Amino acid sequence: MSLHRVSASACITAALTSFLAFSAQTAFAQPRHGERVRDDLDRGRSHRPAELIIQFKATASEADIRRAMSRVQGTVSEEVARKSNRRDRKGDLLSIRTGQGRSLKDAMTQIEADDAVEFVEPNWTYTHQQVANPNDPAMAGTCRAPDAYNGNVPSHCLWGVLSATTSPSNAYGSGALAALGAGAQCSSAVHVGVIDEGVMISHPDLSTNIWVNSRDGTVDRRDNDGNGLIDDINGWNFDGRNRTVYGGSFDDHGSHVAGTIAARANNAAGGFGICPNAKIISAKFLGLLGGSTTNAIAAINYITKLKVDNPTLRIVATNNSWGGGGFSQGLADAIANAGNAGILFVVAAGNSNVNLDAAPSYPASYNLPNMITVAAINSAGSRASFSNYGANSVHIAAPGTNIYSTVPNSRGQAAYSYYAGTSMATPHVTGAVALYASMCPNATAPQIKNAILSAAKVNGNLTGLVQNARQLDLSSFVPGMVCPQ
Ligand SMILES: [Ca+2]
Ligand SMILES: [Ca+2]
Ligand SMILES: [Ca+2]
Repeated sequence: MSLHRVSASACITAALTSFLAFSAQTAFAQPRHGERVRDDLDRGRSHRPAELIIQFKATASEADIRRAMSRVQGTVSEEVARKSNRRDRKGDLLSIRTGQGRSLKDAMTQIEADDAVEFVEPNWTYTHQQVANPNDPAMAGTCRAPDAYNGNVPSHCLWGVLSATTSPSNAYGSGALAALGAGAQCSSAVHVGVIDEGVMISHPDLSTNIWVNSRDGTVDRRDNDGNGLIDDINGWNFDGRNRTVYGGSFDDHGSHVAGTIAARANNAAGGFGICPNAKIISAKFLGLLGGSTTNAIAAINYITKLKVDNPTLRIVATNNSWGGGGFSQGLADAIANAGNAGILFVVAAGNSNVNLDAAPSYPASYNLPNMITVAAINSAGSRASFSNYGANSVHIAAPGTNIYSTVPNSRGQAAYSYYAGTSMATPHVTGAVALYASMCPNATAPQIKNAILSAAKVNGNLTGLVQNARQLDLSSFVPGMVCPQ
């Protein structure tokens, strides 16, 4: 119990620090909000047609809200976050459908002019950050039982867990095999949110590592834990608005990501994740048409609330292998609130082969203290040809081509496949966060982020592309390592 108390007070201190840092940033950024979102509209960032997200001031009354919406004949499409449920003292965040016959920019201008409104923005849409896997003959074939830490990991499988000292070796892998082989223990008490498509919770390499929400009891059509969602036993589907986190073969991307974080080890099946006992909480918001900002905010807020309502639930990070949106203050606020609850937001840099320092893309480009933005490298240690980069805005690179992990196949059966993308690099880092949190259970979110970045090694190929030319290296996460006090 005392461990929990120490950890909770440390979290509060860290939360205050990051909250203050974030407040300073918003105070600086706020006046440019309207300009930023208009620029992103001009750049053609995709968004839901005739929909706007409005952040009302905390002082706005119901009458004020109705008046502001009437300026554009707007109707509420979703209550994204109600003032009464918010801990950040902000007002209602609503999405609305605007009346016909006016441009989105014109509607924004009309609403911005209302005294009750803090900001208004489009409902941007996002896609997962997977690309077609480059055809690499060296990676052909099936991995046969590569999931024990005995050095028998075939080099064509799971190169992302290797390092210079493993056999076989790959100096550009994450070092996970070296750490796990040396006795690093991933704790089943550590939880991560997978904000993505759904996750194949029945996959034999994942099923034991799927979170079960005991506080919502059984599927009894009751919201036993009072979080507003009925029977969110393994997570929630914000795209379909139901409790089904796995729908079928189209939930392959989320399943692949989950396996890189936490597929089982030593079960003589498939590969293994970076933290092979961590628990996965599925917050599905990507559907067949991608995902919206409103659903992304709802998914993030769900994970945050789970932890805030139950501080002994050790949620250390969310994995966010999606992007491509315009600037949203509403989404940035949700990420910052997760940070205030001690949750890191690990996010894909994106696959457009652009410099994010010059051409920001969201959520990768929010400059928030609880974010780790991840580029992809290939097995030869070069930036993957598709990966976004940025010496200022990308924190770290990780393996992102020919990544072998858990999927449903086209018939919906449990299988494995090689995928590529910054989508695949990101869960290597999320898994590293979970493993470090396992080894150092009292580490705060800022301490975990600092540890991941400090332990990274320099890869000269990444000079000018990634902060400090960093490449993920968790080979030093071994028993006896020094944890922050
Ligand atoms: Ca519930
Ligand atoms: Ca229930
Ligand atoms: Ca396995």
